[in-house]
Amino acid sequence: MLHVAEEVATALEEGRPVVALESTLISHGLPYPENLEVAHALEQEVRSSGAVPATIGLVAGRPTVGLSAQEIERFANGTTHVRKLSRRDIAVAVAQGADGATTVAATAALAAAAGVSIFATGGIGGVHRGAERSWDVSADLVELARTPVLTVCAGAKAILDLPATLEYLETLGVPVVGMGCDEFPAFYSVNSGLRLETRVDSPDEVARIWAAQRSLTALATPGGLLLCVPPPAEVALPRDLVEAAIGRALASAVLNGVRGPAVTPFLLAAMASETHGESIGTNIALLRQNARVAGTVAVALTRYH
Ligand code: PSU
Ligand code: MN
Repeated sequence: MLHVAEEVATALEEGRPVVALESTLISHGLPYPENLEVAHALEQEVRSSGAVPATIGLVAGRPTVGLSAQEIERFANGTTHVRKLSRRDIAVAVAQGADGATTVAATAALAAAAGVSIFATGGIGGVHRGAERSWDVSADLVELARTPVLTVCAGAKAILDLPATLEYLETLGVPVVGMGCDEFPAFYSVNSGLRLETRVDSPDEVARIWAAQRSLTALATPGGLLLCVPPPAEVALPRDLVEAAIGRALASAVLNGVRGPAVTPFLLAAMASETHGESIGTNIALLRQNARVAGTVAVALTRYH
């Protein structure tokens, strides 16, 4: 049922570090051809940190851990329809033999199934602004709570309600750790004004926390951990600029009646046009940094097996 690419399977067998990468950001998060370049760049970042990348998605209904270069091209170029798959959509796509890009939730679930315990993305999904009426809370949060995967991100996407997202992570029992930062990053911006209780400054410190969490087998399921890395300062956007753009992007989403899984891709595209493409540069830079950090943490984790 699960296809694991040979290079990934061999690395796992030999206890070498592997980092999972998601595919929704390729098919639904960034425009072509930047998305294709980024998909390859992320794999390269993981490799240069000393780990093996495994980009995850469904190819003709088959959950695949380690997409080939041709499959990544197909996911990026928009010539065929590639669904956006959250956890609940996996079974339907398998049954229907569909191509599907996996979100954080679906990627984490498939990574864990393959024995990959660390994963890099841009910003996780979370509690949407206005969720008290729409009930739009990303399945990413629930998945982080139940799946033993360490996720490296630049916080939750800034289009979300960040204080509510942090509260919800606490409710779900997910540890949130800052790497070299004291605040929950705001995806496009370094600071959110929301303090984190735990800060680490090296991959080894994270590895130690993760090893401790995994050893707590008395807790029925140890769940995941969120490692937050702020975007590189040179490309981070000022918060007031981002907030103004989000306001306009959200208004446009309401005006266009955008709902459900379409909301996040719509808002990311609207942010790109509102910032004249600047948000895309920031998004790419933070993705690359997260892939690099995940690689170094994966290497550090091999010392705790
Ligand atoms: N991070 C990015 N770009 C993206 C996403 C994350 O830099 O496109 C995707 C992730 O796959 C995440 C999804 O899981 O957006 C959240 O979608 P939703 O809000 O519908 O759960
Ligand atoms: Mn949603």
